[in-house]
Amino acid sequence: MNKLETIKFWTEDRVAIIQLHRPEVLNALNRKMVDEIVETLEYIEQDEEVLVTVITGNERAFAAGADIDEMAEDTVVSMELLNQFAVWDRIALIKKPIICAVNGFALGGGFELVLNCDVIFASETAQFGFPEINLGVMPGAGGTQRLTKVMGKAKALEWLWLGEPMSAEEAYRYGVINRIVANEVLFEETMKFAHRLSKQAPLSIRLIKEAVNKAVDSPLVDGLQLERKNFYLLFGSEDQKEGMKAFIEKRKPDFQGK
Ligand code: CO8
Repeated sequence: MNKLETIKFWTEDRVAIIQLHRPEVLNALNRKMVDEIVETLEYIEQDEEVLVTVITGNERAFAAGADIDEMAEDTVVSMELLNQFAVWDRIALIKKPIICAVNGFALGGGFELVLNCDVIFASETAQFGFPEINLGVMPGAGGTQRLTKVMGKAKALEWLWLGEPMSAEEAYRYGVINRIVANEVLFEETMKFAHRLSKQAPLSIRLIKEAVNKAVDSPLVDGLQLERKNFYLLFGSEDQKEGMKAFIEKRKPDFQGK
């Protein structure tokens, strides 16, 4: 992998950690950073030793949005030619779980990155929001779609139109995030969950993610078909044989991801 300039990346057992690292601008997502995040997720996807990714920022910010300096002079034509959202679309193709640990600001593109994750842990002082309207623009990396699917039309419009910050408590109440954790133990608690997830049957984890995403994105009947196909598919795995045998033999299963 190329040398990383805007993020840090390391692994702990079967969990990979991506830390956004442009602290001087509250982790504003410039294009280089989005490229590095997506390329690292794709690298992790091919690493057989790693099963779960945690994305985090620092104490002040997860990410305070797209880098405004970088896009201030953009035009319709430069945006069209840049086609920057093609790289965002690749996040949806990642089959391994992505867990997010949010401290501080998660605004604009930063909130969109959060909404692309599968499980979201936030500290008590995390702050979410779409302030794009204050810049005369709107979310472009999926924010209007993903927020609406999570909280419904009326509530999403209110947040998107007013551009106000949403506290961790509010985000929890609307079902945007999974858990609120005390600031000082956010990373530790997120890692505990990630390690626990990394011990689950790997193939089941992937196929459950695919099926749940289908439920979000498609009519129920299509989702049910995909769920059924994935359920049958698991009966071709050694882990299904091992898992059920272990249950019958009253012992812990030893899953190999095969
Ligand atoms: N872009 C560039 N620089 C930023 C950004 C940003 N989004 N956010 C903060 N910074 C910089 C500041 O300019 C400042 O730099 P300097 O020290 O050189 O002046 C430094 O980070 C620290 O910020 P502040 O001094 O402003 O810190 P405060 O604690 O006073 O305020 C805020 C924190 C409230 C978060 C404030 O910085 C702020 O309002 N930031 C902008 C938030 C915003 O509008 N985000 C949305 C951006 S638009 C967007 O995300 C569109 C997404 C669609 C495409 C996604 C593609 C990636």
